Amino acid sequence: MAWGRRVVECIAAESCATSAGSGGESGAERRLMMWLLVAAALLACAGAALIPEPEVHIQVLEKPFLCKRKTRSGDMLLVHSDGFLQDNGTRFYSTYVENSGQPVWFTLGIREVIKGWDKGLQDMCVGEKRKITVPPALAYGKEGKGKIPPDSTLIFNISLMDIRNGPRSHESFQEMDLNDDWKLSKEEVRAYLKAEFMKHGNPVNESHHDVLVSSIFEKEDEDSDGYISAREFTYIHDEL
Ligand SMILES: [Ca+2]
Ligand SMILES: [Ca+2]
Repeated sequence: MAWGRRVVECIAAESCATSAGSGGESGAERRLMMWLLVAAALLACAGAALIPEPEVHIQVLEKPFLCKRKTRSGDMLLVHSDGFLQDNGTRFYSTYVENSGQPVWFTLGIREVIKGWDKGLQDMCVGEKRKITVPPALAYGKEGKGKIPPDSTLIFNISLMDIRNGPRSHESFQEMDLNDDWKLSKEEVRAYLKAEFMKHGNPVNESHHDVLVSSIFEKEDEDSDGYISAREFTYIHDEL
């Protein structure tokens, strides 16, 4: 990996620079050599710092004149989409074909879809069309999936047909998810309930909260892994 290699270069150059300097010889040549090595180390390190995080490239193809509201995490989006492999242009997915020609709903920002969609479909208006280019790290990575070979960069043409408010906001999930691991533990839910009770001036009753937390998890932790995932949170919604 390029980033790892750069770091190795930095370390190697630095140690060379150090050993050149500690040789005790003070000739101009040796000093020059030392400075060249230091400069090389600095350049390599600067290069490493400049290597960007994988990003989605967004090209707006069409934007409506009127835009009442823009998409944000937690919204439900209705989209039509065509997906292509950048390498050879093969279309591997299309709502116009596969979903009986119907657009599909999904919730933005909760990793229900690939990260590239969560990042690339923010701030979008109904009626807007985008072409997004998604690097493998934000799509199906080194493994690939189905028709998508390993390490594929994907191109999607996406039309946003409609936006609905998600049943629960992304913000409240983030507020509850104290350690940012994208799932709610019993402790996090308990802490949230406690805070809510106190906010409304109710006395905190620990055993009552335990019962409440258990019943919430019984209903909402669909896969019984002991956590309420962002997805589980977004789709079921009575107690919280
Ligand atoms: Ca958590
Ligand atoms: Ca779960």
